[in-house]
Amino acid sequence: MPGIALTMISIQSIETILLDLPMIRPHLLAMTVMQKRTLLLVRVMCSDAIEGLGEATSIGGLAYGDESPEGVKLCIDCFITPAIRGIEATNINAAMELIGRVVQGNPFAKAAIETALLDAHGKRRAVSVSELLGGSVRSTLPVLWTLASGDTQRDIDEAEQMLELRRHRVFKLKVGRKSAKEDLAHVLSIKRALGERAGVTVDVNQQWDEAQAARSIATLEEAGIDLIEQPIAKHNRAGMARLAARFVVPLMADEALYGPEDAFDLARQAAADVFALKVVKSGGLHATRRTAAVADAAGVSLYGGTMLEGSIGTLAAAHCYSTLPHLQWGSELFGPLLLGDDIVVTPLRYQNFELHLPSGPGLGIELDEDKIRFYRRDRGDVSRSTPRGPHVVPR
Ligand code: MUC
Ligand code: MG
Repeated sequence: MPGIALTMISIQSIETILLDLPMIRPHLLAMTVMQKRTLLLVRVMCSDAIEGLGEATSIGGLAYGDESPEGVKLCIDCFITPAIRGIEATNINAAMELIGRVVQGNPFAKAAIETALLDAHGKRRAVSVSELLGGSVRSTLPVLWTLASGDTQRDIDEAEQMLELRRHRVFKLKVGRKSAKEDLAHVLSIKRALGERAGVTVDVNQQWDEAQAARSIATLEEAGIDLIEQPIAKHNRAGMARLAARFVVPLMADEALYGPEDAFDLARQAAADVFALKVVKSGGLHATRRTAAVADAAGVSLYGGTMLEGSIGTLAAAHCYSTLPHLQWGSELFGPLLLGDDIVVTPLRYQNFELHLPSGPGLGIELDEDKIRFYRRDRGDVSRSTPRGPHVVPR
């Protein structure tokens, strides 16, 4: 248009920072014991001086999936940043399409970048990330808690504490580290102790073979367990389909499901009743919505999963899940509560068994720069063993 100078807002720089944070207690999963959390913080600076934040993390380095925070840093620094530096910051679909051409796979890295671009654009437009995605249909999300201390009585005490605090009333139990006999005894003790006061789900993290799963699921179904997550190997979709057809208790796909293509194939094979979404598995918020759309079309229920992100990744997921028409199984967005400290000025609000979405622009979060300086791995100082944070339960 004559007389009007339209200046393109571009991506100027991308900083990736590894942060090592303490946890409130060790978290025991079948494949690893988490003693600390490594988060990769992504800071995208745009030419209008607006910064967007993103995050990628993993469970036990590479013990859970194909990407680690360190690997995501390398992917962004060496491949994504050179490709997108200087391009338009406000056309996020075009940026993601370009990244898709230069980087195969690596959905965690893609999700962290897309989160940062959405955060920046939301701040620029003074709207939340969920508004950028078309608007939220819920302002709060039910959040369960995973009991994974490794000790049955301690898990029961922890659940009682959470019920008392009105923070969680559904509990996910991690099994697969011990024999099926010991695991089932553990689950049944907790279910018996909590009775009808709480929901109980079980995550096997792929540890059973099909025959073991059939025997164990029969016991869990009889005991009133609400949902069984990834009982067998992620590649055994035919086995999942046979189990799903055999039992009434719903089976959920987690490790088996990454993006929309997995969703389509799992639905086609009737291999799960429920899908566990994770923004990093799908490769971003838009892709997560596409995965969810496949589930909706196929009549598969949805669950808002987590890679146990800190506040930034958790809020990215919360904004995304808040826009989904159906989220029948609530969420497990409790990652920040497992940390002994936080890196944001105002911690996320968990109240009355739900996570409350902030209303501010972008993700609605502000970094605590002192905490970033304190927890960054490249600080070159190992004398930082004292967690200083707000999350003091459980011990
Ligand atoms: C998983 O497999 O679901 C999510 C919650 C939790 O405790 O572990 C993760 C991973
Ligand atoms: Mg799982």
